[in-house]
Parts: sequence; structure tokens; C-alpha cells
Amino acid sequence: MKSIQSLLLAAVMITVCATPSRTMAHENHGKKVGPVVKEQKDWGIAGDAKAGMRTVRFTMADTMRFTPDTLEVRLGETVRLVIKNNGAMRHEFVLGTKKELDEHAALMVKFPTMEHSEPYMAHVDPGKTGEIVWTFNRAGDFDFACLIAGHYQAGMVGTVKVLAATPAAGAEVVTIHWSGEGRFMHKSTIAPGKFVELCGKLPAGLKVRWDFDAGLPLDFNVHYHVGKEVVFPFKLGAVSNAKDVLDTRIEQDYCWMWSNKSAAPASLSVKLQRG
Ligand SMILES: [Cu+2]
Repeated sequence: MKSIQSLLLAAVMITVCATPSRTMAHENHGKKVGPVVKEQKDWGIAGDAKAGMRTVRFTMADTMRFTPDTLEVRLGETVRLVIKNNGAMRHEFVLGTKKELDEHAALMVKFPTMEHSEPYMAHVDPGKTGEIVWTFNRAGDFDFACLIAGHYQAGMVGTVKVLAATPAAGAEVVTIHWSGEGRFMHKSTIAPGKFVELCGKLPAGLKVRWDFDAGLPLDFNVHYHVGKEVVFPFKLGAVSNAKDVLDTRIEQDYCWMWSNKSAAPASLSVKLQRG
């Protein structure tokens, strides 16, 4: 299957190269010729230029190097890549998976004059600047490379890291374990945008003294669930410390919960005492 794809790709490229319009395509490098065909690739999809989008500048040199030779983006980010050729020979900037670039580079060695244009490529003549607008909607490690015969083999390669959004980790649900003296202590750090919940089943008719201290103001509540409804015996917005006594009127799974809505990690220290 893979070799069939490669053959097809080769066939398409040869066809493109054999067409007289190749020269025209060549001269239009870096300029938008007609609408960009957006095709989902393993390394992302063609993006639309938009205000506020990040621009990353690269230079290419005859030393067969990119500067910088790394790119780090967030999953889903659309980035404008501006690529200047500081060399005296033509270079190109092609995004892809390592496998894809390896295969493409091998074809370029076999057919050095072949030429084609895709939204994830910029062919840049000496002294000129090319541009790619790409949406990195696939997480993972990718490469960019100059696939001109000999350049790739000389190491004209850079790496792209697409960082997935921080996983749910950091949001923490802790089961309350009471000591022999009926005490429970907890210390943690809550990442920005995350929460910590301390939960445990408590019988009716209990008094639980709670007391906490946080490094930053946090949204706090004590809650339990009755069917689809959430009941809040306590609910406080943006508090760094508080203490009170919970009266468990019914047997329930009670949770003490803190949410960090700030942009910095927040330390939290909690003490529960049942009596
Ligand atoms: Cu090159």
C-alpha cells in the first residue's frame, strides 16, 4: 500500500514536471496561485492568515542549515512561517513527518528536477523570502527539511514539536482517609485552571471542622450530589483561607473542592477534623 502510494506520488510528480506549466508554477513560488487546497495531513492542515497569529522567522543557508532548526507550537495553533533564503542557491522548506520527508527526499534524488507545490512547502530562490501558513492540528514530533537533492542528505532538517493541551492531570481527586484521631491533612499545588477535590463518605450527624490556607485566592466549596443536583453547604469565591464546621445532616459523599482560576500555580494546605 505504501509503495503504491509512493509510486502514485512519483507518477503525479513526473506528470507535473513534464507539463510546460511547470515553469509558470516555478516562477510563482511563494505567491498564492488560486485557492489553497486544504487537505488534512498527518502533520496538520493549511491555515488561513489571521490577525494575532504568531509569526516565526527562519533563515536558510548554503551551509545546509536552518536557523532556528526547531519549532514548538501548541496543538491547534496556526502559525505563519516566514522563510528567508540567505544563500546563493535555491532552498526549500517542507513540513512533514520524518517518514514522508524521507520518501520525498529519495524521490528528489531520483528525479532532481521535479517540482511541485503544496501549502506545506516554500521553494525560495536566493535572497528571497517564502511563506507558509499552517495549522498544527495534530500533536506529535514532525520535521521540516530542504528536499533539494543532496541538501536533505547533508542534514538540512529541523524539528517541529506540537504540544498537546495539558492533559486532565493536575486536576486531582483525593479520597479522605481519617487518622485514628479523626484527622485528615492534605497539601498540594494546584496548577492554573485546575482543581483539587477531597472526597469521602460521611455518616449523618457528624461535625467536621475544616481549615485551609492557600498561596493564592481560590474558589472554594463543600458539596455533595443528590441525583443530578449538587448541594453546596459552603461556597466561597476567591479566598486564600477560611475555616468553618460542616454539619453532616445526611449520609453522603462530601467533597471539599478548590479551583485555581489564576495564571499561576497555587499551594494549598488543608486540615479536616471530625468530632
Ligand atoms: Cu537546501
